[in-house]
Amino acid sequence: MEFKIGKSKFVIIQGDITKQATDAIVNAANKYLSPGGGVSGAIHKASGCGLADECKRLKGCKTGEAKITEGYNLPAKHVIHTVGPVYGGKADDKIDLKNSYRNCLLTAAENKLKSISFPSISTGIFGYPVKEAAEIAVKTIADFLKENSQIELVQMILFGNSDFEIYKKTALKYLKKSDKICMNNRAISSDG
Ligand code: AR6
Repeated sequence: MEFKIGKSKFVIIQGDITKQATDAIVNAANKYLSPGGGVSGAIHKASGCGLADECKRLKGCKTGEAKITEGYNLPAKHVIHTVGPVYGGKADDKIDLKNSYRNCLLTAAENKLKSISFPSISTGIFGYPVKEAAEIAVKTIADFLKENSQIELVQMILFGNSDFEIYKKTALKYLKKSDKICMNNRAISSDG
């Protein structure tokens, strides 16, 4: 599913983030930036050990922040590592998750990258409910693209089918009324 936000494209895809050839892919990392499991384990496995060596030199990452490395053997040129919140129902969880998405986008823009792929940050091992996380992801990405046209393509890569369906539904709910939106290259007007 494809949307146009400002001058940029926002795409929601079911797939494996390690296969994406965007300028950067985002890693849902831990605060030590050690390989771990989940999407992080998959990214480290596909990149080769150069990534773990570079991560060690970065001396960790705080929740909501982002740090960039090379992509090594990945099709993506760079990995942007962010640490999402461990879900605990706290008010700060929402702010931390929003900061993770926003700081990854800012890091990509600062490094003059044109395309970036995100996984569903915090919704695996860190336990963030997917519907709530999808709302934050979609709104934060859309707000960023409305004010910043440097990033031409943002992809949300969902591993499982149910997550994919939730993100699509969320995007349709929150993006439908924006000025310029396309779905499968077909314009959707604000009245549907
Ligand atoms: N491509 C796209 N998405 C994936 C892939 C993949 N190859 N593999 C898993 N996912 P998680 P978190 C999805 O647990 O909740 C690590 O150990 C997965 O289905 O990877 O932020 C770190 O070191 C889920 O929807 O990240 C941290 O300690 C989403 O990626 C901790 O887990 C995120 O799940 C971070 O937990």
